[in-house]
Amino acid sequence: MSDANEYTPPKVWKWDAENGGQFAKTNRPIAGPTHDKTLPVGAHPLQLHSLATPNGVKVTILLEELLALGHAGAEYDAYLINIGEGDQFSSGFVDINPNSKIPAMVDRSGPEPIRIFESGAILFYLAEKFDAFLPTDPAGRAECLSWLFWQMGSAPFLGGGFGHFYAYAPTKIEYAINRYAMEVKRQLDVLDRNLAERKFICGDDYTIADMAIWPWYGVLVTGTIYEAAEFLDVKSYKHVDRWAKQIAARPAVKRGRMVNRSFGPLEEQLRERHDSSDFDTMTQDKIEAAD
Ligand SMILES: N[C@@H](CCC(=O)N[C@@H](CS)C(=O)NCC(=O)O)C(=O)O
Repeated sequence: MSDANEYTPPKVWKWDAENGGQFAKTNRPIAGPTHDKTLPVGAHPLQLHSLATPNGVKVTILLEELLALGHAGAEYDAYLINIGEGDQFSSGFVDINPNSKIPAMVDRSGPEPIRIFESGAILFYLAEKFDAFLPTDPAGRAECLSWLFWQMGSAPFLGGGFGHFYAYAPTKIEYAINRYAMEVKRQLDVLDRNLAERKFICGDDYTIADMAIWPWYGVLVTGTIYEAAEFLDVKSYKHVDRWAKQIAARPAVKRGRMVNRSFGPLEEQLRERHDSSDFDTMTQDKIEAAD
């Protein structure tokens, strides 16, 4: 294997804002806000600022599952953060997530607002708050948190590693694609072996671990991210495939996937969500038809 564009790193790395990558417009080597803008505040206790990427969808699935269970306190306003336009660098967003990445949430149900960032932390916070989708016995809880943290540590190899080099990088680099394809296939095998023996990730019950893992690995095996289903031979992970289809069929999952979505079919885009009736009346096809 050889790389025709072999690169010799300079002594000190310098920021080349025009590096040609898909996200060059917004990627920066520095943190902090780029502009002043306060975030809107809606009527509900929970305020979500997000986008329907896999990390964003984890949270909207949990919120819709909680509402489906009858937890009225999980009512939420969801505002769109357009990461392609740099909304994640507004002063208001940086106040609730100094890491400038979606999803971020504010819980205004108590005397003082509480900010929560990192999708795994938001799932854990909400599961504890509503005492749902997280086992309470020590062994079950340990298993669930282990898989939740497995997802948080593993998905960057899938998204930032495999997805980036297979789908987004300006050139196809064999070394990088091989390295990350190998790791993603190993991760899929980890899941497949687990799901060969269990209905859901942690056992008989559907938990926040399923909600964290499905938007990445469940969606990957259905072939809808990175168009890599054939390349990774995803159909060979048959237990993951069975589990992924089972979760995709849940009504709350279907709703959760639509929230803060600004791409794909217009009827599946609910860019902002303020009420459960919005799924019937405020999808983008209806908004554009009314204009
Ligand atoms: N570990 C974080 C990752 C969040 C993340 O990477 N979000 C991406 C979208 S999926 C983002 O906001 N990217 C914008 C940017 O990098 O500027 C989490 O799970 O919440």
